[in-house]
Amino acid sequence: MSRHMKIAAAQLGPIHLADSREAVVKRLIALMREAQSQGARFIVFPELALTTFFPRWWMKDQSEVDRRFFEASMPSPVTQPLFDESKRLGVGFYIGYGELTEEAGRMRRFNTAILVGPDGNVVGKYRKVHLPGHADHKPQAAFQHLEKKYFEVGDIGFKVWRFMDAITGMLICNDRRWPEAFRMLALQGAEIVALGFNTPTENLHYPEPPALRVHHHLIMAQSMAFQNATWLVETAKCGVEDGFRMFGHSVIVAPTGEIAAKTTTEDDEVICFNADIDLAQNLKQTMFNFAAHRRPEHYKLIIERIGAEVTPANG
Ligand code: CDT
Repeated sequence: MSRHMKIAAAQLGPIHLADSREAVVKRLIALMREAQSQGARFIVFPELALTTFFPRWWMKDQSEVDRRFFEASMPSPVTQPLFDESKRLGVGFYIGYGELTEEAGRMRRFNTAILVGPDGNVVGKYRKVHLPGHADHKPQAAFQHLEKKYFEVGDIGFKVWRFMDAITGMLICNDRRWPEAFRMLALQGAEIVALGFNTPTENLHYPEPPALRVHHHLIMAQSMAFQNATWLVETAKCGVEDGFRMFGHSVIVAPTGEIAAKTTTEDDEVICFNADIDLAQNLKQTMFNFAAHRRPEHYKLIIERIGAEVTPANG
């Protein structure tokens, strides 16, 4: 008997500035119930799933930013009902949030995701490594992408957990554009990768047709899942949020690189798929048998060099 687990992407439509945490938690619980009623045992919510995507604004008052957009504990009194519902329903979940923590007398802020077991307890934490955008104010731009201002680079690396009978890793949004992030998880045997995202429909940095943005999102998801022989759940927060549009297209991708399920709206929506976890194992033992085929002695530049430098072999 091969191992199966029904997994779900619980996509969120817009969360506006005016929406309270309490209202968002109610929506998350409704999505969790819907996914569980379809048989899902593991549910992936988006990145920064409790608030509007606040890095689109330049804000000077850090204490106000902390109060409105960051969580000093998880669960907190406001989010506890989500954890209680997970325990009541016996489902595990992934959720992203802004993490505020005091370490060695210093306030630190991360773009964080946690893995919560079907008993409602936190199993693992990941702090986003690849922070896109900029730290300076760009007053001429239609919107900001200030992740480099509001967050520190994650400091706990890429890990996997033995979770509900599948080896599971976490990534967040922009990480999905970097093959190294997936390979770090695959080298630890990841069979499921969970990832939440908020991706503006418009490219802040240069003009790009929105359809091409989605095309890149889908080809990355398919290739990362296949080349790392893993199930991949990528869940959006999307729609027109406080006047700024982000695309949906949440997906569940099989280790074969095939899209098993995809959302069709830019609103709250659940998709599920009964994932054959051993399909990942089969590929890991054949085409992507890393131990047999990888040649790390030829990959040294990957860890030694950050930016590309032109060094032609012929001078
Ligand atoms: N949230 C997030 O990481 N979004 C980025 C937008 C990049 S454009 C500055 C993404 O990769 O989808």
